[in-house]
Amino acid sequence: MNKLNILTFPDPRLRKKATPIDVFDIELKKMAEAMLYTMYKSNGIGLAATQVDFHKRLIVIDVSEEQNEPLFLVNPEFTVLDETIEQYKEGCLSIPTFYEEIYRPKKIELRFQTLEGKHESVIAEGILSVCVQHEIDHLEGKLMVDYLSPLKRDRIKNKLVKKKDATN
Ligand code: GNR
Ligand code: NI
Repeated sequence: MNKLNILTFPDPRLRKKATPIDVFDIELKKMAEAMLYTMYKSNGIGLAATQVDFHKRLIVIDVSEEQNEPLFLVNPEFTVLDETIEQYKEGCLSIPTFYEEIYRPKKIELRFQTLEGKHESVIAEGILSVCVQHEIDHLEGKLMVDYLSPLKRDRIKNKLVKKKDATN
């Protein structure tokens, strides 16, 4: 299988809003499998389609130790069940080498469709809740650095741009 290219901040394509999926065909399954492969190869716990320049509402997540409990989320949405704010040191495959404390509501109800189009819902807390919120942000064109101060965000941007220039 081919590893898909992951876009890096500040690539403007990370700012596109993903559109809903209404066709549940073999092509969707292939894309989901390619994303899962890419995520595992990159040692990530989640990946949104936006990050691989596919602007549809598709997310893959696996927060298990063994990397053997993949979740495929189509058209995911959440509502907050516990507004208590929790802090978590987040990373992002589109913002490599930077880890920042991000604050998000603790407990959510996640609703989504399966790759077959079936509607399901789960309650999420802890790392799963954090990851789901992080990935749904990607589908909206939002990045974890948007929660930081403009100064901090610009510093990260400049460092990543310099690093990119050095490899070009
Ligand atoms: O691999 C990832 N780890 C992670 C750690 C804490 C909070 C969120 C994440 S998601 C990230 C992969 C990624 O960039 N998904 O969009
Ligand atoms: Ni991310």
